[in-house]
Amino acid sequence: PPIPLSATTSFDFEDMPWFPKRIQDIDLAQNVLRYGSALDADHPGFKDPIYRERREHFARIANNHKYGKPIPQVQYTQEEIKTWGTVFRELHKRYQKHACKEYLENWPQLVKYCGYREDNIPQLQDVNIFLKRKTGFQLRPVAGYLSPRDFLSGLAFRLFHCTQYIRHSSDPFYTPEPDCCHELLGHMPLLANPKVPGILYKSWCLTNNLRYCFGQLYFFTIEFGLCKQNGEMKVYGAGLLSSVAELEYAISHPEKISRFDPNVTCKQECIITSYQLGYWYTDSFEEAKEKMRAYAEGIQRPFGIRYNPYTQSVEALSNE
Ligand code: TIH
Ligand code: FE2
Repeated sequence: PPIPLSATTSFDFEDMPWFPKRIQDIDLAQNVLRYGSALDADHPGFKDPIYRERREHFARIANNHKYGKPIPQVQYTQEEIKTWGTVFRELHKRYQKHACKEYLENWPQLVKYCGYREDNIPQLQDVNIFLKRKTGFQLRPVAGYLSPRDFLSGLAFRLFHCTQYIRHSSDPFYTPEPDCCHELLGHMPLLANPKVPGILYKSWCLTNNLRYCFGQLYFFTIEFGLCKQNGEMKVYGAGLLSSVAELEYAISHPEKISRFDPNVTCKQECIITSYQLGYWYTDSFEEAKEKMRAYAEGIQRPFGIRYNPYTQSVEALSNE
């Protein structure tokens, strides 16, 4: 149950519900809302036995993964590469006009070092090595939609969970789950940009209530956010940058785009398997970072906490 904030004084580290304290603990925080359970009903691949079998293969890779091991290379099928090609081509046409500049900056390097091409699905391990060098982020394969709690825990250690399978070929322009098109085309260009990751926060040890708010803000910024640049509305949200259909929808409905305000935005409902009811923008990319930072600083934690980058672990600070 949520822990009331007023309990702060009598509360200590050992009383918290379990959460990962060392980077390798992330291997134990892998609750996936997977295909076959939560996402059944309207998933386009649900009735396709070949697709389901393929998903099992990717689930095995993710479930066998241990922190520190390289991410296995995948041999994608002709059909998978064709789906990727369609998504890549159609999105690429739209990025010059609609993507924010921080997103566009990394394209040449992703092409050069990670094999970003219409006829090639980049390998997560190549991107992993590239990111580590650029911003210190690392990737971990995951079998499907991760619980927000486990996803945010990973971010606290600069570990980004990435799906490795691809969407079903019947609908390349929108899929209800994250897939490799979403991770590679939506997230990686921004995760590789040193000006960006400050917005992704450390969310350790939040009460369940606060974790909910962080999940909401993550969703409406990193996944679906927009910002103004040179007087024009640009997109930085990965969920829009990976879906031709929702990208078109969002930019052609300016009346659905409101000014980002953490205290208001955190109350909006997240829609998981369909388009959002509304989107949020800031006057600049920096403004989104600043508003998030201010919001995070206003949060009271039940105890002080410090991340030790040498050991990649979390330590409690005593109040004395
Ligand atoms: N709907 C996105 C796409 O089609 O690329 C994928 C997702 C983003 C966020 C949640 S699922
Ligand atoms: Fe995402």
